[in-house]
Amino acid sequence: MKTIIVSNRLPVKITNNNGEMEFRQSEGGLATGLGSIYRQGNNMWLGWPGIEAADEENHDEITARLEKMNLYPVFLTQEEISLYYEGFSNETLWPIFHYHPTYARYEQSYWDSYVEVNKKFKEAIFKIAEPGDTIWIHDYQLLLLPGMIRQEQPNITIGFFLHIPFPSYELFRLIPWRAEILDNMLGADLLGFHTFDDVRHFISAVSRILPVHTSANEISYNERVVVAETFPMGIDDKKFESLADSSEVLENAAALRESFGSSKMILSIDRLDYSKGILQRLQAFDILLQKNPEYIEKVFLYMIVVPSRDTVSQYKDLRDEIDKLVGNINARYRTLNWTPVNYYYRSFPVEMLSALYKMAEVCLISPMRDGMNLVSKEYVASRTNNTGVLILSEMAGAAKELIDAVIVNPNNVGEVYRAIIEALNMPLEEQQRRMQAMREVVSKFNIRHWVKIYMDRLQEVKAMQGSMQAKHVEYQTLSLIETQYSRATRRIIFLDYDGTLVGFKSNIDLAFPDEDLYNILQQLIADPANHVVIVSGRKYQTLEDWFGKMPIDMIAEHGVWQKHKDSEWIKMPGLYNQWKQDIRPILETYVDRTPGSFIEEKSYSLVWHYRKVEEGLGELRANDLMNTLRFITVDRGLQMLPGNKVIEIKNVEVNKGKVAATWLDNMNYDYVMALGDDHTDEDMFKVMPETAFTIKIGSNISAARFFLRDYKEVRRLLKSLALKRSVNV
Ligand code: GDG
Repeated sequence: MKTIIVSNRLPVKITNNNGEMEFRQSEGGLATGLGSIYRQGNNMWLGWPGIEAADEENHDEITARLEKMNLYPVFLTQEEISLYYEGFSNETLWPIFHYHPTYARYEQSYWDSYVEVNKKFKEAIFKIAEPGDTIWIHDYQLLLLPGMIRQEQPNITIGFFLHIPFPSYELFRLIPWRAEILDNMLGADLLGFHTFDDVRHFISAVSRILPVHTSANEISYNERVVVAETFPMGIDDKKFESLADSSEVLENAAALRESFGSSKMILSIDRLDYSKGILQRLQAFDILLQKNPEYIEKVFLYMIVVPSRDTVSQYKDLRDEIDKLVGNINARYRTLNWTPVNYYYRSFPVEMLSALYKMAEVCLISPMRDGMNLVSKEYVASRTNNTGVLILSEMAGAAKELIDAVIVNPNNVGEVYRAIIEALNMPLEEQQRRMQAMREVVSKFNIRHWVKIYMDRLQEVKAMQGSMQAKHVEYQTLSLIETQYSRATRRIIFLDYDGTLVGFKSNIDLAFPDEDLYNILQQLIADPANHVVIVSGRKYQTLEDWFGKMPIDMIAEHGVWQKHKDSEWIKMPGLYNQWKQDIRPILETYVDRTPGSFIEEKSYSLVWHYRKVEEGLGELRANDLMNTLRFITVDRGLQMLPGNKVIEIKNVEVNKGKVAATWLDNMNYDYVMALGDDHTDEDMFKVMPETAFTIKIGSNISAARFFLRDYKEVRRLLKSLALKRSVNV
């Protein structure tokens, strides 16, 4: 059993040095963190090595050399790089996920290539993966991969981590291929995101776009439970701490200090990207010099922009704008000995970054959107003497953890400008208090911790899936259910009604029994060995209207009323319903505020239905209603039952399980079966003997042993059982 890490890009840089290929391991945080995994045993990291597939003659050599580093290449053609990577990944997903919908392009050719390249990755994985392996996929270039792998290896363990934000549903829904994307993401077992907001947005998008059931952060889809959770990524804090005090960095820092004298450095480091808020940052600095000329020659902005995607027109335009604005500021404020903005459009060795982190009095990070932002954490880890001020945009994932930074809204240029003044004048003690708190966070939640808690959780999720899951009734189970049925001489069959024997209708009065259902029930009760009991939450009058003429047992209103065949309805003793006058007015206020919702009154319960309410609003109001009623219900000995688009309030004593159990007393049945689709049916499953065939409808997360997908499958099963009897009699 091995672990395979998968990302678009391998953590390696291959350069051509006078005809000789040179392989350098990249030093990024992800590579360091995952080093503990992929370098072990026969584990691997699979991805694009960064060179085009055109160099065919080199492939074997590259593959062999990478193999020694536990890396496995997926070669991409120039066309794939431009359609899948620059196209769909960076011109469709990136702008949408970073809240820039106007920049997004929806090209069929981009999507087609994205699908093809994800398939190419899948095929490469299957060359090395075996059942039992764990696969951890990274980032937005490979959103389809979990589903593609799952289709061929249903039991393999798959983790997925998204490094960029997951946008609100309102943005995500714009993507023409949104359902395919989510469907495939849900092929993973554990989906990791940097922040809780990303998780929230993801769950909201899947609930609206796909037929899923969600409960907190668990999503049931295609008979599997998938977990979505927050794992804020950290950095290699120790590396930045020790770099900060290394001799090379100290030399660099001393050289910088000499050239900038005593003026204070405001540091800014980003990749060239419209999501990073570079122009707004320059504007804030411009205002500072304009409104507070006393800072002239006293502070300077050291701005590194790392080249990225500048073949794409929006990036080229952004670069031109930055050039213009920097030129403009420098032209207006420069003095003989001082340049306000020291701007570099290139990357630097990490020893230089570290020297800058060490030297900068202020680090100004103001992205419009950022999944996490590791530069902010690297600055904090490098401040070994606990001084310095971090100004951080509230739109960066890191702002959720680094709450002691000076947090700003990057769109509010005035606020950013005031934050710079605050930072430049912050008393030493306050700097230390804030920086120390942030260093503790960065040190505790470091990259190794991130890898460990993610991997532990992935194993837990896998174990949880196994223990919670009912088995689908297929060939083998079916034959067991049938054989035991044929052999049995005293059978009892408990049948829930709505969602089990008939489909779910938005108008409850339309869910009446049809001819087919009557026939099935007739056939079942015609067998003298069968005892059939309908166990429903419906009013007893309704059940009486529908089934009163049949020799069948019935439990209505979850147990308030019961009827043995050929006798009268009897009511559970000792119930009271005066409480309704207190609860009903509360429910009525929710009906007034929630179009589509209504109250159903039963003799000993009140039900608030929201199946016709706008998706999302119903759930919101239901939560709110439950919070409102929580204490009142406990006080009055009532129970609140959240069901399928309903909340039912009833006496605590009333419970399908308790009542069904009385049917089992002293009856010596040799075949017990119970079918139901709802929360309330779980009570029934729990009281059944261990050998009973308990079957949940519509979900595989249940106390029941088995599950069926819908009422049609239930009817098919009951029909086949009824036929068994005719064979035997
Ligand atoms: C994505 C998400 C999320 C930068 N300049 C140089 C250089 N760097 C290094 C930094 C840092 C890394 O690059 C940048 O990481 P960020 O997190 O800031 O940003 P993205 O590249 O956009 O990353 C982001 C991240 O994934 C992880 O999940 O945080 O939100 O967008 O480590 O130090 N390194 C060197 N020279 C440079 O000039 N050597």
